[in-house]
Amino acid sequence: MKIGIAGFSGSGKSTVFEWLTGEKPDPSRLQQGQVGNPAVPDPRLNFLASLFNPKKTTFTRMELLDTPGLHPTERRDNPRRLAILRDAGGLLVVLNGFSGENLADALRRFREELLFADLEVITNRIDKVKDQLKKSKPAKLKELDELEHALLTRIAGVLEGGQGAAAANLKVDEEKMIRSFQLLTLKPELVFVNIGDDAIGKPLPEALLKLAPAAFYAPVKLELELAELGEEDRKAFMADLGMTDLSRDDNIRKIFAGMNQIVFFTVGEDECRSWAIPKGSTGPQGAGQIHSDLERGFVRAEVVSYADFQKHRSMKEAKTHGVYRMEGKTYIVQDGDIMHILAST
Ligand SMILES: Nc1nc2c(ncn2[C@@H]2O[C@H](COP(=O)(O)OP(=O)(O)O)[C@@H](O)[C@H]2O)c(=O)[nH]1
Ligand SMILES: [Mg+2]
Repeated sequence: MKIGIAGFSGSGKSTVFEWLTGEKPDPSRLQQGQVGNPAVPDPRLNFLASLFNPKKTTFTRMELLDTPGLHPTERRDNPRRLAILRDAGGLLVVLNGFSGENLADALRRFREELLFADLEVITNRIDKVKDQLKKSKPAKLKELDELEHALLTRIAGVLEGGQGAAAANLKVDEEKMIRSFQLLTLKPELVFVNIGDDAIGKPLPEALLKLAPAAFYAPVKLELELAELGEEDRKAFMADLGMTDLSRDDNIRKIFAGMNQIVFFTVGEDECRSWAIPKGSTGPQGAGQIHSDLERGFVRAEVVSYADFQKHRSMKEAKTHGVYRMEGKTYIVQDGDIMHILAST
């Protein structure tokens, strides 16, 4: 899943990008969006690898896209600047918490820009559909145009009322009808505050948490600098600052989970590996991450939950204790499941 790093210009997006991906921001690549693919650290996979001792251990990766960001005052061009985020699966909104900005206000202003950009897309489309409705067409097609017009008008009303398109509670077929517009206010949104050193250990402002209860934060620039130090210096500095750990890995996991992604594991002597899937995926959909043939030919999955495996520490013991399950095509994969897919090819 591609996650777009979004926000106003100067909010610290590129600093966050470097911190999460380990890649230097490259201004020459920024206009088209710079992509980085950090592995998603997972102590559970380390544990599995310690038991199976495989030739290879592979962590699933996520795709992060650094973007140029929005202009706070020249707003007219912001919809165009946001176009780069249209094909992202979710938004990581970065707020500047290191120079005394009002964070709730900054988030409100950013969300307004998203609403404004989506409204532009929807009203353009409404104009096109209106033209279509004036033409003579078979009744069936006319009916489709009318359905679309009604839906678009409803969404426009929600956006004009100051809420994202997600608040329109679209039904599955309605969502399909407007999917190609890639509305920004339908995407999962996570709010991340890049804090200054003086805010370490303090809670985020109430007003911000009211707008974004799951907002989280880290002193990104400081952590980047600390990561470059030798271990001893780092520990000494961190002790002075009252910090116990660098939070990069935790934050990557938070972003991953916040985008409604989970992992399942495959294990063996050749390779232990984590695979990312959207929460709610079925066994065959999970198998499809490994190979499309496995999805098509899916027969069943042999599954042990991570907790059960942790307790019994081998497939043999898991079988003895009756926690090695056979699951069929409708099984909903759970985070941490260890799976072996059986398929007919
Ligand atoms: N003090 C402080 N400065 C930061 C922090 N994060 C970024 N900056 C600075 O803020 C400026 C803008 O950061 P940048 O990541 O380029 O913002 P972008 O425009 O959103 O990509 C740069 O000069 C950074 O060095 C931080 O956590 N603390
Ligand atoms: Mg930048």
